[in-house]
Amino acid sequence: MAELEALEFGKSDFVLLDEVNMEQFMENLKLRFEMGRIYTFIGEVVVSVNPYREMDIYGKEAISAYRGRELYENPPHLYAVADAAYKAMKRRAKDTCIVISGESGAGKTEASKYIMQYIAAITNPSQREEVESVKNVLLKSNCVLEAFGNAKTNRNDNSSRFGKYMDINFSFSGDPTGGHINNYLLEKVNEEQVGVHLIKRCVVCLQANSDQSSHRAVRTALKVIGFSEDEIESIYRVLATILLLGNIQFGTEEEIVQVEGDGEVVSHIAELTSTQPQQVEKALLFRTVATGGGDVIEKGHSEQEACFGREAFSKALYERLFGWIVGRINSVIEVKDYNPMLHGKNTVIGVLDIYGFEIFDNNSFEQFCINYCNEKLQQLFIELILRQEQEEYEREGVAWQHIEYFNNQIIVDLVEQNHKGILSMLDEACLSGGRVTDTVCLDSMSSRLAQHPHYTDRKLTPADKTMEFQKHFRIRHYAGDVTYSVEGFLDKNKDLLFQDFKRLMFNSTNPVLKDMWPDGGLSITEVTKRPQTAASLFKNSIVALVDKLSCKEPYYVRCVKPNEMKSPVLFDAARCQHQVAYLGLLENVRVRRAGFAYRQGYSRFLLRYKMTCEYTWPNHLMATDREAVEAIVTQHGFQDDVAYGHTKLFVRSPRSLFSLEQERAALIPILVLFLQKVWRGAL
Ligand code: AD9
Ligand code: MG
Repeated sequence: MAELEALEFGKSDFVLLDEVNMEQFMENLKLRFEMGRIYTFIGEVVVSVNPYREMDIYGKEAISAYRGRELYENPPHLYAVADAAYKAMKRRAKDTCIVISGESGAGKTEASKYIMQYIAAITNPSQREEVESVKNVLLKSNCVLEAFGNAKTNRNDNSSRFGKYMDINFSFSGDPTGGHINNYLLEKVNEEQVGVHLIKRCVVCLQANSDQSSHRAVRTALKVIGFSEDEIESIYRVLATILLLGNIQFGTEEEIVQVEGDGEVVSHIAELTSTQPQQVEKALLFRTVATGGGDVIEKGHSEQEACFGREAFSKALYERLFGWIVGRINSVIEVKDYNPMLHGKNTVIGVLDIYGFEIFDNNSFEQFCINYCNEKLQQLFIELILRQEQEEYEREGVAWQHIEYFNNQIIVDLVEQNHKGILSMLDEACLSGGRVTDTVCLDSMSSRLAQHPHYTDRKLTPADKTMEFQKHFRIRHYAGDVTYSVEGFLDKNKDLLFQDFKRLMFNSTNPVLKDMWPDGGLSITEVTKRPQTAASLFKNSIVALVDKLSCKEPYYVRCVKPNEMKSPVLFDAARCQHQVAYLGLLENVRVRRAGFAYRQGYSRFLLRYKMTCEYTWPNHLMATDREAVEAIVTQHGFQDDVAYGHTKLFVRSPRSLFSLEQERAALIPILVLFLQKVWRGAL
């Protein structure tokens, strides 16, 4: 099967290329895409090219073809990776994770859904009701999160504007028992004008009322998960409020800032949020501040401040709503009453669907955070795949050619190092009060980072004609150069929301809305403590994510977007090559090829395969297990395909092992028969 694949549709594993270079890699990727083979292995990593058309490869037959099989027995597929992660988790009681990366529109979210569907399909064969209901909630949560967290962008009609990491918990018997979702940096606005985008999304959500089928799907999903009618209604109330806030205009009369119009919009907002119209109006026009003498006064906004406040309030309403929905789903799916003594070890498969590297025409704070996140994930990839491989060969004394790869730690440090990194500098600027503007902050950053090989700006390299703007800095990321505009960086980092809005919502008589704003109950003196900045919150969440991933056995899906036109037939070689380069796929192949697909300790290897060799069955008489393993390998004729380490056998190609496995499988029934006869005394 695999050989046939290789002949007709290019190489099903990049490891099998005649030579590892970009040209051959791209040729193979293109050929396979054109032949409708969208998946290709690099060892255990699956490279996926978005087909932009429906493929008939995810049905029941496909699921049963991959179920319980070894990775190399079938053509490359997401199901192969999902099954490998599941098997490792079940057989070896290991926590595993599947990291799906790639740029916007490359197919990450679709891949994560197929993986979850596969896991749902292969578990709970006895259809136990409580497991089915857990599975149902896990699957339905996707629909809800997409409805509220995705948006149409110019890159993807259904773009996730948040990163998602989902842990699925499994019982000892391998059935899902629950899960947990973490979301990362929900993008409240994107390249489009501030606010417009958000409102558009709300319109889409509300229009869902007329678009019966998708609206019903979201409603059903919410109900299946366990949202009450009150909760569902409250969700729609928040969306309507955000929409109405867009209609609020301010005007100044005799130096007094006012809400324009006859107060109808304000009353409507009050009704939707179960608050008082006067309170809504007050929150829009005034802020409460504590004076140095300990008094509390109300200070009127300027028109500009009022507009800023309104925008911040809309964004916060949306962010809190989304956070609350995720929290609510988590409360339903979290594993309850788990008793390890009773239920055995609880293991986990994590699925990460997170925004890939972003290089836009105009890159702002959001892109900076997203690209920092990708640097961290690349670091983890290097850590886990490249370095661990190399170190193990060195430890085992196996001859090994050192692979040169770019270690991006230097860029990670540039961004996150305490006191010296860009994030610290941003926070410093935010803490030093209103005087520091974006440009002042940029100047300070540039003078401190002037010597850094991965940082530059217009002043530092005036000869660079591609950097014409003064308010920009550039980072040389592992994936390429990105120029960021500092405009708005400080405001976005402060993510300031006047406490008056929080108090307004906390005082809502709708308990669901009140629940979204627990910090609205703080007194004014408690509030003066500085809240954490957006960047440090994000950094902490990404550091926690990397910690979570690094203690799991990782599996990778690397998604490539074939073209910008969403075309099923166009393979834009230059665009693809760029992605292959920054995903580090070529290095991945080199390490894999220089390396060995399979490794096993001598005694465990022996235990499994000793029956396939006359010198080792039932027991060997050699001095060491290693010699016995050598006997097995030689008898099966793949001595040129292995290396002997101090404690382990390393096998280069999975096929050598495949034949050994087949022989073992054929021998087992014969041995069982033999042993039965021995027991019965027939022999
Ligand atoms: V973003 O970073 O969230 O903007 P993703 O998640 O990488 O992005 P997504 O999975 O949403 O991309 O895929 C984009 C579109 O490509 C989908 O809406 C589908 O129309 C299309 N797609 C992706 N993968 C497949 C597939 N395996 N089969 C068919 C696909 N179509
Ligand atoms: Mg997505």
